[in-house]
Amino acid sequence: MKTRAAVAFEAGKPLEVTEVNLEGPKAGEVMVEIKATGICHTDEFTRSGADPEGIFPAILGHEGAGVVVEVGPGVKSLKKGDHVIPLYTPECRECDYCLNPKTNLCQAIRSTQGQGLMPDGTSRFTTLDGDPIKHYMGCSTFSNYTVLPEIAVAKVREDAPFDKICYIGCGVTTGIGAVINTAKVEIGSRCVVFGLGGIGLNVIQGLRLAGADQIVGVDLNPGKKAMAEKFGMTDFVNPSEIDGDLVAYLVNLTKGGADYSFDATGNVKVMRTALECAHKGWGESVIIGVAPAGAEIATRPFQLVTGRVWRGTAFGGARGRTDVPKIVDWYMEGKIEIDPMITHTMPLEQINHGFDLMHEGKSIRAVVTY
Ligand code: NAD
Ligand code: AHE
Ligand code: ZN
Repeated sequence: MKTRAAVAFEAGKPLEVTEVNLEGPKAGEVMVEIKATGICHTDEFTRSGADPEGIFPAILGHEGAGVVVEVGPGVKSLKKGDHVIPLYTPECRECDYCLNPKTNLCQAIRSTQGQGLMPDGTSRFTTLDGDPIKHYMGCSTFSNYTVLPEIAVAKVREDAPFDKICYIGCGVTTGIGAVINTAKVEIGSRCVVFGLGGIGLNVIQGLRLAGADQIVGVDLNPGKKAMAEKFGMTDFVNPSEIDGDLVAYLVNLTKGGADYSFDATGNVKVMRTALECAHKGWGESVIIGVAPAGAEIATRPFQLVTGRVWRGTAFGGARGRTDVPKIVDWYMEGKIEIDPMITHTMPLEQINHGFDLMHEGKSIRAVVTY
C-alpha cells in the first residue's frame, strides 16, 4: 500500500513529506495507523547527523499512538482495532534482559532495530521508485501507517486521546520513569533537573509525584520557568545569571548537594555539573540526555570515590508493554498531566515547523496529527 510520510533523505536536511510504499506485516508483526506523534529532541539528534547510529534515508519518529489495522501470521497479543503505543524499547518477556529485573533494555531485536530494519533483516518501506527507506528506533511514527514487531507495541485503553497519549511513547515515560524506576527518589528529597524541555518537565512532574521537598530547575532559557513551576519546580536557576561556579551555587542552594540530579540536556558539560552538584556521600546523578557522536563525559574520579553515583536511563527504565498502559491510566485518572506540555499541534505537512519551534525554544512538545 501507499502511505504519507515525512522522510529524512539526508542528514541535516529538512524532512520531505511524500508518499512511500509500505509492505504489509510479516510473521510476528502488525500494521498500525498512526493517529498522532510527538517530536522528541532525539528525532532532531538523528535528523541533524549527530547520531552515530543515524541511517538515511529513514522515516524518523518514535513517540506515537494509533490503531492496529492488520496483524501478521502468529500474532497473539494484538488484534485489528486495538489502540496502541509503539515501543522503541520492546518487551519480549523472554530474553535474558527481560528476565533480569535490573533492566528494561530488552535486546530481542536491538541489533536489527539499530540498522533500521525489521527483525527479519528487511525494511517494509520503499520510495515510489522502489529504493529502500530505513525504519527508525523500530517505530517510524512520522509515517501515517507503519509496521511494528508485536513485542514493540503496548495495547492501551480506547478512551484515551491519541494526540495526548502519544507523548507517553517517549517523553512522559522517560521523565517520570527516570524518577520512579531508575533513581527511586524518596519522599523529602532535594533534587536538581537540568533542561526544562519535554523530558525535564516530566522529571519535575515525577519528582512532585514522588514527594520531593526541593525541585531545582536549571535552564538557559528563562521562557521555560513558568511551565516548570506549574509542574512543581520550587527554584529556577539560569546558569547565565550566576556569577562564579554553578556547582558551588547549586550545592549551597540544596543545603549540601542534591540527593538526586538529572541531565535532560544531552550536553556532556552539563552532565558533569549534574554529577558534581550531587551530595557528597550519597548523591545520585541520572543521565537522560543523548550526546552527539564523539562526545564523552568526564569528572575527577574523586567525585565517585566520595560517594556520588553516576548512572543513566533509557525510556525511564520502563517495560513498555507492562508499564505504558498503566501510565495511560494515570493520565486518564488525573494523576499526571500532559495537556499543557503539548504546546503545538500541526498536520504532517508542517512537521519541519515543529522542529523549528524546538530549536527556537518555543515549544515543549509539538505533536503531529494525521
Ligand atoms: P528539549 O529540546 O525539549 O529540551 C532541552 C532543554 O535543555 C531546553 O529547554 C534547553 O533550553 C535546555 N538546555 C540546553 N542546553 C542547556 C544548558 N547548557 N544548560 C541548561 N539547559 C540547557 O529536548 P527533550 O525532548 O526534552 O530531550 C532532552 C534530552 O533527552 C535530549 O538529549 C534527548 O535526546 C534525550 N532523551 C533521552 C531519552 C532516554 O531514554 N534516555 C528519552 C527521550 C529524550
Ligand atoms: N543512537 C544513539 C543512542 C540513542 C539513545 O540512547 N536512545 C535512547 C532513547 S532516546 C529516546 O528519545 C535509548 O533507548 N537508548 C538505549 C538503546 O539501546 O538505544 C547513539 O548514541 O548511538
Ligand atoms: Zn524520545
